[in-house]
Amino acid sequence: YIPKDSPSCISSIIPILKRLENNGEHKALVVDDSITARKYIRSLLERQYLTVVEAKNGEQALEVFKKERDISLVITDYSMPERDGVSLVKELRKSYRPGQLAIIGLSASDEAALTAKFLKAGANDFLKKPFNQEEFYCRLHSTLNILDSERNLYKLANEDYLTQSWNRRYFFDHQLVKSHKGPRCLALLDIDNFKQLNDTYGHHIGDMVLIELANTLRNYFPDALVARFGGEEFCILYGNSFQIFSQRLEVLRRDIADSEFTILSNLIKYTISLGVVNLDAGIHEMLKRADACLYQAKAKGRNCMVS
Ligand code: GH3
Ligand code: MG
Ligand code: MG
Ligand code: MG
Repeated sequence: YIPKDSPSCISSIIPILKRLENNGEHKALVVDDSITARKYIRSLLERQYLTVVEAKNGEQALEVFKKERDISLVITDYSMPERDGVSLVKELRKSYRPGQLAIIGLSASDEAALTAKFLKAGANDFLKKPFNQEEFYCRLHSTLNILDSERNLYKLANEDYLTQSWNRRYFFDHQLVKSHKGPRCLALLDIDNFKQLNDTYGHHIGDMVLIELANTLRNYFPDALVARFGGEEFCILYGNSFQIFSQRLEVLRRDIADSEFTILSNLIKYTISLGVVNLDAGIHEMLKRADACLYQAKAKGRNCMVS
């Protein structure tokens, strides 16, 4: 996180912070029962180009979280009616890892153990009111820098670099993969004769076909877990009826076979083969069966689905 418009007082002690690649805009939720305090903190944050929403106590803050999806920072007072700041932090940490949401506690209270209380509940930092503005900005920047780094790490660990699909690690970590509740079905999908496509048009065109296919899969299955398993093979995990899944996959297969893509002035056509199974056992067993189905689809002449 880099301050875009640092007040001069801060530039005196903070060297220019290195901007991270994926550093986006941050949305902050300011929680305080004092309207004066909220307005003041809002003005400090807005000076750093953060978007700000407000809540007047812990309960209201949780309500705001149900509506606003992309809050990345919470700055909360301690003493508030209905739900205090420490209780709010504990509640938020049940759903949000420190790598997803940064929290800074604030309080005018003289209670000696309050800093520890906030930190143990899961806050990233704490400031005593009234605070020095320069210190506020220092702590804000270091908290947001850590958040940006953690988000970056998460992306590096869980996303496929080329296609920006989820990778194998994310797939096997996913609750839908681990859980055995409810209907689940799974498809393994592989591009046909991809080696030949690479040989004919070049590896860079092959890469663009993979990116195009990943986008198509996300568009056709926004409600499923799509992961690149390796090479030109993707896995789709769907938490609903097998029949609907098969129908939708068949539409996908036909649409891809009927499409022509112009990539860097090359007219590209390709097909996919699919192995589909209903998940009634452990994930590894189902992957094995889906792989066997995919193998059969290839043996049958490709551009088809076997379940
Ligand atoms: P089949 O129809 O039996 O699946 O044949 P195929 O040629 O698609 O399968 P094969 O396993 O023989 O070849 C897969 C090719 O995918 C070989 C490899 O170079 C290519 N490949 C794997 N990863 C990438 C990648 O990230 N980019 C590109 N361009 N090619 C890749
Ligand atoms: Mg208060
Ligand atoms: Mg292939
Ligand atoms: Mg393959």
